[in-house]
Amino acid sequence: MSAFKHLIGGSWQASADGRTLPVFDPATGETYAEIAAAGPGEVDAAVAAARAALDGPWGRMAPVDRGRMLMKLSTLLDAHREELAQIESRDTGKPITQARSDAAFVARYFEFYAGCCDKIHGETLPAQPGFLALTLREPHGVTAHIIPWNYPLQMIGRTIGAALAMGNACVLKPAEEACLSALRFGELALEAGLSPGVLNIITGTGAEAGAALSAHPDIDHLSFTGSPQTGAAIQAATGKNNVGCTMELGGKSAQVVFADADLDLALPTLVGAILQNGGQTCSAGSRVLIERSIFDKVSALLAQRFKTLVAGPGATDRDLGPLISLRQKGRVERFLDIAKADGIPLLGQGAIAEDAPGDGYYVRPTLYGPVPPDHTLAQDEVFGPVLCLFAFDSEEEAIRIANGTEYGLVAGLWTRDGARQLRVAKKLKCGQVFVNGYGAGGGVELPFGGVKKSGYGREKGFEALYGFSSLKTILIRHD
Ligand code: TXE
Repeated sequence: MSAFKHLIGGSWQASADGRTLPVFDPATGETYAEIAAAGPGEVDAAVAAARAALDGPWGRMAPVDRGRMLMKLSTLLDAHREELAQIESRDTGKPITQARSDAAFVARYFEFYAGCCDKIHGETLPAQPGFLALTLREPHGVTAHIIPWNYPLQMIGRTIGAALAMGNACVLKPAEEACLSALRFGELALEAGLSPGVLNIITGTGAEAGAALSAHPDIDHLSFTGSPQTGAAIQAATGKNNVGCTMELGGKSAQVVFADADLDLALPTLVGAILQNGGQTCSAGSRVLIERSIFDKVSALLAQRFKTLVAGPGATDRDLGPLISLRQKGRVERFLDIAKADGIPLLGQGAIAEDAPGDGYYVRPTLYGPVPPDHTLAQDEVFGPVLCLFAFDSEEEAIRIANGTEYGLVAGLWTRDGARQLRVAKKLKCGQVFVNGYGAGGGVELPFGGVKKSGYGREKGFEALYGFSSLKTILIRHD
């Protein structure tokens, strides 16, 4: 088995000491590839290559030309959509239909950000008479990107797309569990004409490659998506060099279903919001709050649906695939064990397909309710196909439960009452609220990110460009 290599300074390189890591197929538990394992030497080389690229043609390129190059990359990504989807589905375990959507999204992100390149500008500002004051929006320089395994392609689109559009040079460290689509992306970026060092990709563990990258003194900004614990470790490292960060650290997002909700619209969305990628989604709608007068009806309908759900290999395109790793499966199963020990009412459970290999990382989709709002199932990010239901009696109580975790990423509201939609949306402590359509219409144009433990900074949309740039103020005396 020949190992996948790092992309450093425009060429594919093994680790100097030849170390590799196995890549597991979540559907079978088998090793099917190897990736190079970066140490501090590879990280140094990647950061140096990015720094050098800023002094080359990339640093001098007109914004319109940068945009054309990113558009070429978008076109290539689109042309390779099916191939990227197949890689992503095998590598992450997600159903092929979901991987196809991710592959379409990465092309769309680059299309969007390609169009932004020549629309980024500063301002002229009031100043003392005799002076002209203006701002320039400049790239940070070398941006580091540490991304997780749940949506590699989409993460690349939203973080690398925005950073490159702004004119930065990037060092990407994908997660060791799923980085093959990132490596294929690297090949396509070279084919699109990105000059050496503009995009560098190093693979390896978080403890080694990720830690070395976040502690590197010559990075100018770091963008991270992952767990709050790792986010804290990264910020401790970047803080020593005063490097700014964007942090997206997951959630425990609530959907609130009022008695006047359109249940035909709501029910499939409530289920879809926890099944998507097997619940391994930062914005998973993992809590559903139901007005007490309709709790029994809604919980019975959801239970009925859960009992029909099937987990199977990504290629068989079932309701959900396996989880990413044995570690993640163990983590989710621990929550199920705690729920059982604590007597949390189990309302319904799906199945694992008969043709699913025994060593794959499958977990049965599981519905609990009512769950006490202070229970670990209600408070902690499970990151698996586990949905918790809660009953509430008033709008105030619903808001209290929805806001009652340390996270604040996304929320959903289901009600036909327009005034209530706005009133409640304003009181929810989170970065994004969907009304009557969780996730629906949430394209690449919309800023995304959290408050509280869910992080800070915004990805996606034009807003992300601000995060990948810094503002310089210039004051000129002219009289
Ligand atoms: O995440 P980590 P893990 C949550 C989710 C999941 C839990 C653990 O609840 O159950 O985190 O998952 C790199 N310095 N999310 O352990 O550790 C690592 O190599 C620098 C939510 O997989 O956060 C990978 O590239 N980097 C989430 C990335 O960090 C380090 C997505 C994410 O890994 C590092 C994933 C270190 N010391 C998990 N340690 C979301 N917000 O969507 C690890 N890494």
